[in-house]
Amino acid sequence: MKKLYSALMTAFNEDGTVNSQGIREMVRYNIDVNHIDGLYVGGSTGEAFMLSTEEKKLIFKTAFDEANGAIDLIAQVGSLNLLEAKALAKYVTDLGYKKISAVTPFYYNFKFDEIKHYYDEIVKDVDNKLIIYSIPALTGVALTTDQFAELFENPKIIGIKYTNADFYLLERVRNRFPDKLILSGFDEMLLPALALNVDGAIGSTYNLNAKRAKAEMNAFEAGDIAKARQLQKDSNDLITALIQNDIYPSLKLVMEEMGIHAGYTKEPMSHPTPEMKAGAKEIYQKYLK
Ligand code: NAY
Repeated sequence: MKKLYSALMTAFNEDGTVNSQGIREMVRYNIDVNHIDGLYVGGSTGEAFMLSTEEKKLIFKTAFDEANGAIDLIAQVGSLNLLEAKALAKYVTDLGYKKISAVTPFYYNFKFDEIKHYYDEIVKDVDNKLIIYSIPALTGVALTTDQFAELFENPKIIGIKYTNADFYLLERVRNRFPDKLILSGFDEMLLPALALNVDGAIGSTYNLNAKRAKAEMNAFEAGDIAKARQLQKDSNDLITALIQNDIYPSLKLVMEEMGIHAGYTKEPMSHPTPEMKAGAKEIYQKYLK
C-alpha cells in the first residue's frame, strides 16, 4: 500500500514567533480528517530553513506529542550547520521519531565527498534511519544514480524524498534500488511518479487535498488510469491556483478558511494582502468545498 504524507506547515504568529497551538490543530486535522499516513516535519513547507534550533525542537516536540503514535512521522533535520543537524537527529531520535531526513547541503557547491560525509555524520551517533531529501530546484544539488548508490552504502540510509521533475533519473533510481523507500515530492506530478512505482508521496498540498490524492493513488493501484488522470487534473487545477496566489501563504489562508489556525508565513515570506485573502477564499470555494 502506497503511503501519503503531508509536509507539515508551521503556524507563525504575525511577529514571526512559532504558534504551537496552530501546529497542533494542523496535526489533528491531518490525522482526524485527512486520515493521512504520516507527516514530514521540519521541511521546506515547514519553513524550517528560517528557524532557530530551539524553534525546530519546539516544532518536532509539538508534532510528536500531538500525533501521539497515531501516524508515521519523519523529522527533517538537515542543516548547513552539521553540528545542528546532528544535535537535531539525536533530539528527535530521543523523542521517538522512527525516521529522519536531511536535505542535501546547499549554497556552497559542496563536493560529493563532503555531501557523503555530511550524511554519514548525521546518522553516525543515532539509532535511526535516514531519507535523503533531494530537491535540486531549490538546492542546486542534483545527485546521480551512482552517487545515490554511494550514499546507500551506509545501511542507515534507507531512501529518498524525490522532489524532482527528472523522471528519467527517477526510473533509473527506482529500478536500481528496488528495496529503498522512494517518496515523490512534487504533488502536481504524483501520477507520473506512481507510474514509475514510487512507494508514496510527501507534499504540501496534501494538507488540503489528501482525500483526492488518496483517491488517485487508489484508482492507480486498481488500474483505473482514466480516473487517476481526472483526479490529477482536478488536483492540478487546485495546485495551479495556489501557486498563482503565492503558495506558502495561500496554503495557510485556505486552512484558515477551513477553521484551522495555520497562521502566518515567516518573513521574508510575504504576509497576505487583501487580494491573496480573497484569492484563498475563492480557491477554497471552487476546489475544496
Ligand atoms: C517539504 O515540505 O519539504 C516538501 O515536502 C516539499 C514538497 C513541496 N515542495 C516545495 C518546494 O514546497 O509539495 C511540494 C510543492 O509545494 C507542491 O508540489 C507544489 O509545487
